[in-house]
Parts: sequence; C-alpha cells; structure tokens
Amino acid sequence: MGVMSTVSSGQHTRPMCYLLLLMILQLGLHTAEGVWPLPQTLISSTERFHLSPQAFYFGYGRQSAAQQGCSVLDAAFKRYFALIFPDYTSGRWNLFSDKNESKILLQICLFSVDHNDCDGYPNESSSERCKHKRLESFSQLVYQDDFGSYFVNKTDIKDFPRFQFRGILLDTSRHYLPVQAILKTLDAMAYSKFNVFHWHIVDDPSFPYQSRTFPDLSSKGAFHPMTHIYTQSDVRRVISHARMRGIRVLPEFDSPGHTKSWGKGQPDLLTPCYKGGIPSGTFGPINPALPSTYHFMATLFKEVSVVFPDSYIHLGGDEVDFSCWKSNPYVRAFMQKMGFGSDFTKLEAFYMENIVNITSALNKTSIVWQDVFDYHERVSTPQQITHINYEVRSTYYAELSRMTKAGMRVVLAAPWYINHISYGQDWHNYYTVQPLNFSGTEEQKKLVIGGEVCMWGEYVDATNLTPRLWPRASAAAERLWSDEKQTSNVDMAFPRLQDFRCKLVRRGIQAEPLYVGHCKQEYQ
Ligand code: CP6
Repeated sequence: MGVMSTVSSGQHTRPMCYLLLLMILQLGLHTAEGVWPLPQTLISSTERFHLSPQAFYFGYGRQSAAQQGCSVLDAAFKRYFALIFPDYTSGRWNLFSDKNESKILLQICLFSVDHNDCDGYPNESSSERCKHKRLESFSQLVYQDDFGSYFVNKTDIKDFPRFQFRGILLDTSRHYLPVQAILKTLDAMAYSKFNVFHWHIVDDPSFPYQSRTFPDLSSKGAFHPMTHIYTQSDVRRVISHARMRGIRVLPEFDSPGHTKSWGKGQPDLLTPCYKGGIPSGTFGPINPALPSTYHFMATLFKEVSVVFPDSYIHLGGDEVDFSCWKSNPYVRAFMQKMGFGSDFTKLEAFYMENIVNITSALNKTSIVWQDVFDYHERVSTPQQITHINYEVRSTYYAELSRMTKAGMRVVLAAPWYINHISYGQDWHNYYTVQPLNFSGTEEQKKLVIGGEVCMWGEYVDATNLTPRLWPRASAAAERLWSDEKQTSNVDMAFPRLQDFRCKLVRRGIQAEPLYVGHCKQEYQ
C-alpha cells in the first residue's frame, strides 16, 4: 500500500486500509499547495474537502497491527493535529463558524503499520513509507482559505526516499546548544523528512557530554560543569524526541585529533608536546603510544554504545596534526618499535584500527571522516562508512568514485557545509548537487547511502542556528529524498520552497526568507 491519502467518501465505504483518518467534509474547489520534499508521485485534483477541527481525528483501523497505545503514533497524531489546526489548538477558533456545513464521513488511508515501529528505535531498515512521513505530507496539504476554514484537496501520493541516510550535523562543542535548541531542530528536521541527527557532541573547545564512567571529562572539560553539559537525562530526552519523529541519533566522539577538552578531565590521555628536548606544557592529539589510552577508549565507548542505542557510532579521525607527535621522544620510540619509520599516517592508522576494533566488538558500525580512508585504505572494514567532507568540495565526484571503487559505503557531506553561508540565494548550491553524478558502476552508486548537512559551530549558537539552517537544509533534504529529474530546476523549486519556508515559520521555526516576498502568516 504505497498510496497516501487515497480519498474515499461516503458513509458505507468499507475500510480498505489499516489506519484510517476520519473527518467531516464539505466539497468545494481550490488548488492544493505543495509538499516539500517533493513526493515520488503526486497527483492532485481540484476536488477539495473541508476539514473541521471539531470533527477531525486520526484513528487506527480495525485491522491495523498497531493500535492505541502505540506510543510513536499516538504522539504523532497529537502533534500533527496541532500542526494542522494551529488556530483551534491555540483557542483562537470560532466555534460557530461551521454550524451549517453538510457532514459526510471521509476516510483516508494513511498507512499500514507494522507493530515493530511502535516500540523500537528507527534504524537502517526502518520502512520510511510509513508513519510520520505520511502524516507530514498530509499536514502540508491542508490549507486555510481567507476566512480561516481548513481544506485539503483530493491527492494521490506515492512516496519513498531516494537515499536512506539523510542527516544533519550539529556541533555542541564550539558553542553549547541548550537541549531546547536541539529538540527544536529535531522538530524542523522531521518537517523536511531528515532521519539522522549526527551529534558532534565534543571537540577541542569543550566536552559537554556528562559521562557516567568519567564524570571529570565534563566537570573539567565543559564550558561550565553544571550549566553547559548534557546530563544522561538530557541525552535520553534528545534520543526519545528523535525516536518519536523517526530520527536516529548518531553520536560522534571524534579522536585522536579534536580532543583538547578531553585532556582536562583525563590525565595522561593527550600527547605532551616537546620543545628543546623538554615538555613544553602544551598537548596534542590523544597519545597512541600508551596502552592506557586504549583501555580508556574501550571503557568510554562501552558506555557510549549503551547510552546511544543506534547501531552506528561516528569515530571522527579527521584533521590530525602530527607536529606534537613528532616532537615527543616516547611517541617516536614507539614508532620505531612498531616499524612505522617516520610515517605518522601509519601511527594514525594504527590508532584508528584499534578504535574501530573496539567499536566492532561492541556490535556497532563505525563511521569515520574521509581523512581516515585517505591515509590508510586498510582501516576499512565492510562495516564502515566514510563521510566525505568539505576539503574536497570541488572534487567530490572524484572522491565518490575512488571510495566506492574501494567498496566503502559513503555519506556525502562536502557540498552541504551550511556553516559557510553567503549573500544571495545560496540555497541553489545546496539544491543542485548531483550525488550520483560520478563515474562508476551501478554497484558503486548503491554504496552512496545518503548525505548530510553540516552545521559546524564556530560561529553558531542558539541565537542564529535556526535561521542559518532553515530553509537551506530543506534544499538539501529535497535532493536526498526526491527524484532528481523532477527536482532539477531551481526556478521551479523556488515558489515551492518559499511556500514551505512559510509553513516552517507558521510552525514556529525561524527560517530565513529566500528572497523578496511575504508569508500569509508572518512570524510573531
Ligand atoms: N571540526 C571537526 C571542524 C571541521 C572538521 N572536523 C571542519 C573543517 C573544515 C570546515 C568546517 C569544519 N570544524 N572536528 C572537519 C570534518 Cl570548512
């Protein structure tokens, strides 16, 4: 049953589908607004139905495997009711406005649901033809006329995502993002059908993750030990909020570089740098020459693998500065002992191999930044995914070709570094990416599992996160969800994206304007 909102009217129509939408309707004429990202097939008609919030409810069909008590759907029904009827929900609705309408029962099949979707976490194989994605599409089809009445046009939609991995990276180390800002981003992600929250939770400037096993990491490494941390309960809230919206949470604990903040709460973890034969007092990347390093990392990742239920863990591995390792006589002696000579990429590969083995033993799939593949192709296991990052933004087709040829699964991030914004309609750049336009076999193309929008945090905190991210990320979302042939033209996309941006604004997301124009309901 791939069809959403196939409308069958009339009191005596037998329920054809497992989940039903019941509502009171009235016939009329209007054109439907669009759905963003564009469904694979959307056929709309001018036949419209009036929706009355007093009489509308989402319900489970008698034959549905899922029934009331399916937490994910019960909560989604509530949320989408409020999104579809904001006036009604906020108490601004005129109760007498609909007293003369003709009442007909309307049933809309939204989906058949597998009971497993109710209790578990979203994962690689979650069927995205189901659940929230259809509620989202349906909610976007509902509109109000000038008198405030709600309508939906008869619409036939067949829909499924082009790529299974559609992520957004938030960086909570350069600036602390309050939990509310993360939850709000997850809401907006669901509106654009993103399904992976890549949480770049720690980095050089701060370590806000409050570890159960190593509490000093945040008490000494966060910007503030009480106010600028993510407690275990904060993390659970984020994961649960994401799960309710069909979003996976992919944690990144980036090492051996990008770890300055780790050193404050974990003595002897970082490499002491030397100057003139003596320690200079500064520290470099994690020390790969000490056995204690691997004990620590194994213990930390054991905790992380329990706290974050997703089957993926991101290990980072990017931008390692070798100068401190080079300066340290103990590291150099270790290099000699291991037969690495003076090739520090071998040392880095040795470190990453150990970390990859630690996470495989925990039954997790590891993801690394592209650097890891570049310095050592051997650090690949079949269970590994590589992120293609910004350094190769002009040559990412060649990188896609090269990495998929080696059998790596890849996530494309390079063209979507949204922290790099510019004057004008820069969403064009994010929209016109062609992720599969590289030379390679069909098999190679299948290894591109999706893409990711990165919002690095050097210049971003909760004050500017939302307008910088939206609707730019929505442009990438359509590239990752929709058929490329139907969505290759920016001029065709412009009015649709403008309309979608107004929907975001109406839902309380402070999305930036694309260009000159207005929304029927401006942000207030
Ligand atoms: N932090 C980490 C960063 C970046 C990376 N890793 C980064 C590099 C270049 C640009 C933007 C971000 N800030 N840990 C690279 C993956 Cl342009």
